[in-house]
Amino acid sequence: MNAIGQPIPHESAREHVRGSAAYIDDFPPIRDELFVGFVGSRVSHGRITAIDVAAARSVPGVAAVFTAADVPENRIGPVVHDEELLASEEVLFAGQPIVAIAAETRTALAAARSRVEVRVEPLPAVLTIEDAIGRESFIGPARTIRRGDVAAALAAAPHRLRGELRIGGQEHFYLETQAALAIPHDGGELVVHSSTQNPTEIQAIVARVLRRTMAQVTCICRRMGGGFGGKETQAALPAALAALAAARTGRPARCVLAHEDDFRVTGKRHPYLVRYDVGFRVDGVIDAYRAEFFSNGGFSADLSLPVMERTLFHAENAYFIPHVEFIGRVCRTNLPSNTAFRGFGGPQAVAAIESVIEDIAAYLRIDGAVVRKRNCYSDGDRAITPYGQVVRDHALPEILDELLASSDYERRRMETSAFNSQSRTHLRGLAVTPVKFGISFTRKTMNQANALVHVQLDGSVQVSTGGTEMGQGLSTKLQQIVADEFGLPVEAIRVLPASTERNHNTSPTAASASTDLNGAAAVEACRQIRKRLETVIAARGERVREWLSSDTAAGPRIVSFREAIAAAHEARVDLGARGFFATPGIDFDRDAGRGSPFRYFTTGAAVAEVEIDRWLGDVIVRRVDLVLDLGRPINPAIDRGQTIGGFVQGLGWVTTEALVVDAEGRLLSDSATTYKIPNVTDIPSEFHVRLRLGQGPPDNFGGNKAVGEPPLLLAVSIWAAIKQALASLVPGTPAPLDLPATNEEVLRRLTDLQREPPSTVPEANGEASAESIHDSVRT
Ligand code: MTE
Ligand code: LUZ
Ligand code: MOS
Repeated sequence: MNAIGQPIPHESAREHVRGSAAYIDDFPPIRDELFVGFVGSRVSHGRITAIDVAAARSVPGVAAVFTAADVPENRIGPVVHDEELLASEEVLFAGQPIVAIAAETRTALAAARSRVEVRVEPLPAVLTIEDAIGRESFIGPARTIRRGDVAAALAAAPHRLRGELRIGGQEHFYLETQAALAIPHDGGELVVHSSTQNPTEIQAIVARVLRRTMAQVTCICRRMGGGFGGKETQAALPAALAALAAARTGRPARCVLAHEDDFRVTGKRHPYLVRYDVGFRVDGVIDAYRAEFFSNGGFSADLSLPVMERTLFHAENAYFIPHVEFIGRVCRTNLPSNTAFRGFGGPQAVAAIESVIEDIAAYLRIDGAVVRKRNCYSDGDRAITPYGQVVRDHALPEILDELLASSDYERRRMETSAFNSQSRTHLRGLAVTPVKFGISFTRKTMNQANALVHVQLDGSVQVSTGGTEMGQGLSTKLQQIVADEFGLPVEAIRVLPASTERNHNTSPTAASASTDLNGAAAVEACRQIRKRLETVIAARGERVREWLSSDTAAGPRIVSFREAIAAAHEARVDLGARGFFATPGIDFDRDAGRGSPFRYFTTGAAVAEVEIDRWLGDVIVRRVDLVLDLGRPINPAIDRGQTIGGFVQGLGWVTTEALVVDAEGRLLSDSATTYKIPNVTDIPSEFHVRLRLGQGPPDNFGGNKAVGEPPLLLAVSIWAAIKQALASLVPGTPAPLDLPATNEEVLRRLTDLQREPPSTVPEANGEASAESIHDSVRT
């Protein structure tokens, strides 16, 4: 009865499909409940000169109106307290909440919102990365990871390319917006239901804002309608506002952001500007790579520094490069504070190096796959990252070879070239990109988890952890893990909603590691209970049926799990346990920039083929072949869903999802009609997804590898294929392309390519001989 490894459906699949899975806004109204909303700044930077809430207060049905002065502790922020819950004197981004309103109905709330008068004297705003660099407006210090002598190696390299790449942000577009329901109890206690990836942080922030103790606040999360990183820190706003209203009025209070408010006020994936300099040989082997990453952090720190840290850890992607220097700077701007988003800085790093590789391939007239294979991590000295971690069991060369063969890459490369030389209306491109994603929070402390396991007298089992369910399947995998420990069917296991009352001081459900962390803590708890049961049962000369492998014939009497439970209870043996887990073997010295921050790496690769309409700039993804090495998955069906979902989310990021901000810093693309996420017809019509079974870490449920974020980074293959198609227009010359490659961007580049040489001018230290180019083409 092995539950681990079974492709069972998601624990809530039925409820999801029927629409009966409850999210915060679906909870039935509680008696006397208030609805909470806010009024935000219209300008992106300014000094507040007057706030008049008298008219709003007099709207019938309005219970309370709050400004900064009403908040016991107004200074909040997840990592550093550099934000205000309600702006007091200065507004720092368009949409920033200034006034909060609690009303009996949503209608009364809407009426009151329109009656609030706020006067703001505008100040100059910093909106772009370039602006911020010019004014030296940064958050935190510059961070660096380096190895070797990059300046010398660049100077000595036979060929060199320098350039810039602009990478766009991404809206999380979770279907359930940020939401919370706060219920006051006596003794100053407060229960907050929150759509959060991070119940402990919501508990901490609510306690801080109300100047109560964490012991007085409980945060519960049954599930989220998607998080994608957007609820790692930013579930705080509605939770704090609802808690404030609940504490001030003594009534339950609910705050559910409208989609357009959520769009405007919450942070997104960080836009990046990357300046690079790469030195390489005629065969495409890279000697040196220097990249300076600037991210647009928005108005506050939030997670921008850890996001940038993960960028630096992924800047070389799947390649061994002897001499590197990666520098990261977070820009402070007058925009919402950008935050975690699936990949957490990794996708931008991978887009940058893959862009560089496409340019090298175009310049040398070598196929991109050849350049990638020649630089790929292998073993020995060539499996050491710039920060000194040895990459084990990555299987990257094999993955690339298998994928190139199974996708028929070579033949399709020739077909693509033939097509391009003959078609006057369309252009095709083909590219392969690998991924190597580090698993663990880069901050060591965060790699811990606890779990509570309760065996009930009827033999059913409850398990709870701090891990939250956002659709990714953690609850289902926990069910399988606990079922396996006790030898029970998964139906016997119930995963309880995450609650700070059961599991305290927990990390966010993030970094793709929540099954590894929470599952291991649950196993630890299960083993304690098992050991106790075994002692009781062995003392009676019996064995438990569920724990026997095959031979049940000889030996002592066999009892069922349920009988064993009854015996243990009778003997007054505890049937509950709390387990704890801390990831072993990880360490990183931030000052030295060296260490092994990751427990292991999830690796994979994808081949994408695109077709561009030369007159419209329209891009169609013709075919994708994708391989992800997941070791020994706990649930291959869920992991397949995660792989496809993550890839398609990445497809949106690299092609159509463009965030447009006007000159005043207001988001123009703030709805589904102006911000284009993929729909079913955008999924590649030919899409081959293979989960490769490999050598996972054996002490991780027999070799499980994290799946949540890595597939998103494989969508860079689509963008690389578009870039390859463009570059094929002027052989020997790289084609600059920003990300996302929207129709407009592609059309602009097509026009530029046909008019003048591209702005990324290759700077050859020496010329490649015609012969060596020929050799390369044939390899
Ligand atoms: N899948 C769904 N359906 N919804 C989500 O919000 N978030 C992703 C990923 N998959 C997400 C998802 C992100 S950003 C992360 S970090 C992981 O799930 C977190 O869960 P895990 O650690 O259990 O993989
Ligand atoms: N969150 C975080 C993350 O705080 N640290 C991380 O390293 C991380 N990685 C991926 C996603 N979220
Ligand atoms: Mo995911 S960005 O780690 O929530």
